[in-house]
Amino acid sequence: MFSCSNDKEETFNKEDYQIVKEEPGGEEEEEEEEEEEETGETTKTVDGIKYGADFVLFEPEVTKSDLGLWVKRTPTDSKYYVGSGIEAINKGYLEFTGNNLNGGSAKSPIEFKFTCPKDGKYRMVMRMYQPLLDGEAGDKRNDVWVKLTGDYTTACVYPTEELKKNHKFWGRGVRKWGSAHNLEGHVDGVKKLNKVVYNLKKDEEYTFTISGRAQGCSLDYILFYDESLGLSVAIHDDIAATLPELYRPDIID
Ligand SMILES: [Ca+2]
Repeated sequence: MFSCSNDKEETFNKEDYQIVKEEPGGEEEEEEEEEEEETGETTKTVDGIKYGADFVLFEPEVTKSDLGLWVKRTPTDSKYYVGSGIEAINKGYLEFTGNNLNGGSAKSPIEFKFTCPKDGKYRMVMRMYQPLLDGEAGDKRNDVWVKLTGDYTTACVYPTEELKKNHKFWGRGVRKWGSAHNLEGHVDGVKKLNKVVYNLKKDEEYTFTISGRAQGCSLDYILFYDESLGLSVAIHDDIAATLPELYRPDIID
């Protein structure tokens, strides 16, 4: 719905512009402005990675790594979660099937390579679901291991070198799609549960690795967004519902 109305607006703008521009002198200037405006909204998807001016996102299935203990759930699978809100984007997600409901060592790493669209401080969040059985507590099946390698510095409480090693990344999607939103790590020996933000550089390539931790933890997509966008993600938030549609994966026909 979002993109439909945007297309219409763009068409109308172009027509307006054609009627208004008469003087050849002003033509170039106006064109440049229009291009700048379009850059702000244009996205491209390369190898399953969606790039915007201020964000990068992807579905876990686009990994080129072996899935190992990750299982792709689709509607033909009896364990596929349909839910009552926004369904898994592209009707698919990855569920980790190793370890146990509390966690375990990092297993079945899946890698993602992306190139940063512009300098910025990027927060990383995921759309996450906990397939809890009856009686299981809301803090089970809710975490993975993550690390990011490449040329960057930290933009959060955790030291840069710590962000390059595996740490638990967790959140809440209690019997519904929610989000993984915080890291668990130590700063000067003190345990901290905080957001993770990376100071990334334009045109640099980064490798993001997710490994399985708690059994059942299910991921629909992963989003890196520039904090200057002013978006917020709180515990339990379903990011597909709380953030604008632009920050969701494109629907593949
Ligand atoms: Ca998905």
